[in-house]
Amino acid sequence: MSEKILIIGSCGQIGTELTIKLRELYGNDNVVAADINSGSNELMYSGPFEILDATKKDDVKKIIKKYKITDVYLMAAMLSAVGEKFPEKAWNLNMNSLLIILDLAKDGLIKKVFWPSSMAAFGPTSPKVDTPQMTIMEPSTVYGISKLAGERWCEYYYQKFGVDVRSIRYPGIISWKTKPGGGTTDYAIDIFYKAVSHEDYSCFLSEDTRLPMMYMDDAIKATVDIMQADSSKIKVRSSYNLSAIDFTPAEVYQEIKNHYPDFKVTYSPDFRQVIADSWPQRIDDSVARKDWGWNHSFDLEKMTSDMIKNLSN
Ligand code: AKB
Repeated sequence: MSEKILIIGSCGQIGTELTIKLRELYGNDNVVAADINSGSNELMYSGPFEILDATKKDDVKKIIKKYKITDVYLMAAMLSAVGEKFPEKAWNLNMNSLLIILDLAKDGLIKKVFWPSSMAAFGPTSPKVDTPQMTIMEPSTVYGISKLAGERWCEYYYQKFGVDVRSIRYPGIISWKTKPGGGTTDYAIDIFYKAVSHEDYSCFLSEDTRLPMMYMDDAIKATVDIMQADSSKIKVRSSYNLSAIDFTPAEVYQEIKNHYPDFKVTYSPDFRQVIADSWPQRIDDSVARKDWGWNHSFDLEKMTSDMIKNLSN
């Protein structure tokens, strides 16, 4: 195997688990983890680790050269809710980091790039149910605007310079290893933490807010699958719709109550409600399923049991 992988943003919610999976698949020494902050011991000491600011091109280049990197997974980003508080910072991080990597790939320093987009690239005028791969996209958050712009840059670098960049539009990702920071779908993780520690939960979205979601195991599988797929199968070079399950806060609450009958949830929507209301409720990902064989395995019931089992441990 000749892959030498760099994961930028390796200490975040997805980055942590992606790094561990890629080290399992490609060997610890072939997967370099990098982040602006330090992470868990497991992540920092199971293979090479570098402190790296994704917006500093020279530093990124230095690490790519030092380890003779072939594939970059750019997971550093500022998410939807916190992005509304720091719009300039969000734009700067989300856009500049991507352009740096695309440019280095164009210059032949990297062979393959993974960059995550999000369902946040859709907006209030997109169809809410079975949102198609190609449709109206008018995002209303800074994060969503940066994701849509990023998708256009990915397609541009592929068409103009042949950069092998691959991307998926993640829904809300549910996981127990590393908490997310500053997303609108974070309630669906917080609720589990509270249930397991026998505390009540006050949800910042209304009980009937339906959003597309996915368990981390499925998200990691999708990321590995799209990167391992033969290049000829990747027909969409902006970003693929990806979906697994969708639920409302009331539905996940009911499911958790099967394990914790006394668990109590109240609802007090805040500014994140407007963000959630601008996003799809269910996404049509048939193009990803057809092109590179994407398939999910966790439904709400299976995910809930697994979350509770792991958090209780
Ligand atoms: C967020 O809530 O901002 C993210 C996302 C949907 O991309 N989880």
